[in-house]
Amino acid sequence: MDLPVIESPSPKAGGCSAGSCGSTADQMGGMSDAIRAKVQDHPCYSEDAHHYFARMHVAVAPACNIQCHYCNRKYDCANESRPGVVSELLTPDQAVKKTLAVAATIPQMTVLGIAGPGDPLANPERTFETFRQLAAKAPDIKLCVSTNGLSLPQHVEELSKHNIDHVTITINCVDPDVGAKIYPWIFWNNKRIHGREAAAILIAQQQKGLEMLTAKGILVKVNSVLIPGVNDEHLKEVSKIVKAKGAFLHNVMPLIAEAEHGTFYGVMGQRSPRPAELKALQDACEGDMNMMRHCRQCRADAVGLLGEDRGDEFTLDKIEAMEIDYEAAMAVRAELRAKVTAELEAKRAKAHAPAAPQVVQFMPRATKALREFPEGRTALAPVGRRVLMAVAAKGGLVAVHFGHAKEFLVYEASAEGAKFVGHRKAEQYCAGDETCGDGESVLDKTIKALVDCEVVLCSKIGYEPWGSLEAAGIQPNGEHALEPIEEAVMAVWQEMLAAGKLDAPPVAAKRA
Ligand code: CLF
Ligand code: SF4
Repeated sequence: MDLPVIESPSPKAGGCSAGSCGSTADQMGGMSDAIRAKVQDHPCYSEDAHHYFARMHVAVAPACNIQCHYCNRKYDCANESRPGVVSELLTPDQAVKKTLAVAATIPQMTVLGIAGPGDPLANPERTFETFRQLAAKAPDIKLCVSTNGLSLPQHVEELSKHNIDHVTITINCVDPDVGAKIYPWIFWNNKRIHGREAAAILIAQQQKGLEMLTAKGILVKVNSVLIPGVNDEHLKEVSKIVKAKGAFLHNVMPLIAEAEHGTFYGVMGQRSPRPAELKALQDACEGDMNMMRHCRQCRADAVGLLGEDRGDEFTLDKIEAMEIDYEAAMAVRAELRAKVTAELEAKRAKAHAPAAPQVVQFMPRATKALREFPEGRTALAPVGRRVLMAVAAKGGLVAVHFGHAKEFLVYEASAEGAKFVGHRKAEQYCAGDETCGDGESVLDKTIKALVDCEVVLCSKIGYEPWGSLEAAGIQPNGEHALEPIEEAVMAVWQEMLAAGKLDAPPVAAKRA
């Protein structure tokens, strides 16, 4: 049967085309050149950039000056990394050597961050010595730091001297009564202070530090740990306040609380948020500021692209054996950066090109609505519902076999385009679909993690997982292998629209 054809504005190209997560193509268009230069190759500050550019952390900061209920000091600072992994502690000299070794080996590594294992600014000598040396020896690497904020105001001047353009402050609350449920104590003026009073001091220092940094033109990202029942509703207020004070980006991260980590919350059975709760809060906050949705809660010695870890290639003994010619490496790095930046610029320019009318096909029974076109014409356009799709991706393409995926990127497809909304961790199904101690198989767990998704796109998938996904109401799709993610997601959405599948509620919703 021939389908009726109408004209509709084309969905915007580019990642996060609805313009909400991190700094997307849309937001990059509205930025000053100075800010664009700061974020365009920073994998955390630009959602686009994280597919191409890598970061690394050096674990030089062992001590901390506060206690968070989601932290166990045996592990990394959970404000910027996931608990449960212990970093190899480095001296500043070792950290510098490791950074040069990584930068020479992985030319797309553009950012060096210090994020633990304790608080970098509770270890100012070690942190600033590392930054000092790197600013001199590797001026092509951006320097980045993440802090709980307690000692921030006294270090803002020093931070600005070392060409540090990016600072993350973890702000979980702006109300001391909420803070008292998150922080049992702080160490302040040589004394341990507890409860509400401690939280009030911490909050005041964080806010003051934020104001001082933005006054100096340093980009600030605010991390917040979403703790259900403790600060979930309150984080909307946090988002408004930090935006008003000039924060560039808000990264709401899910609490990780496992009893085996030995944290207070883990032992007390405080639950973590479900993916849908995290997304709902991020959606609620995004009216007020740019939300980061691609954070991988990486470890304090992470190396590589977000979502992959190449730390094992750069242990101290391996670095010792490396000969590094950093002058030569800088030339290679500059060439690669220019090439990738040009690609990203082209992608952004495409996203900002005037929308060419696009032919959209749809079934007569598909929902229709009157839509005003920019030039004042009115036409009938299809309005299909929003659909969540999980993608096994690499380098911005649908490029991973379902069984090899360690994570899935989740996109929300609608008439407005494909919008990145988060990621879901997975175990590799191909490593064996064994039943875990909790009675669930690897495949069961993946299906549970993707329960709100209607489609999973991957480069290939086996017969058995295909059947299980379909039975769970998640349609596997291997027809868009090696296509750019957003184009593949929108192609599938258009197919669903044309087939009338967007009239009815999703199978997953019915099941729930
Ligand atoms: Fe590291 Fe943090 Fe700098 Fe990035 S991480 S210090 S801003 S260079 Fe990035 Fe990792 Fe999320 Fe951090 S994905 S945990 S937000
Ligand atoms: Fe742990 Fe980081 Fe909190 Fe310190 S600031 S207690 S290291 S999570």
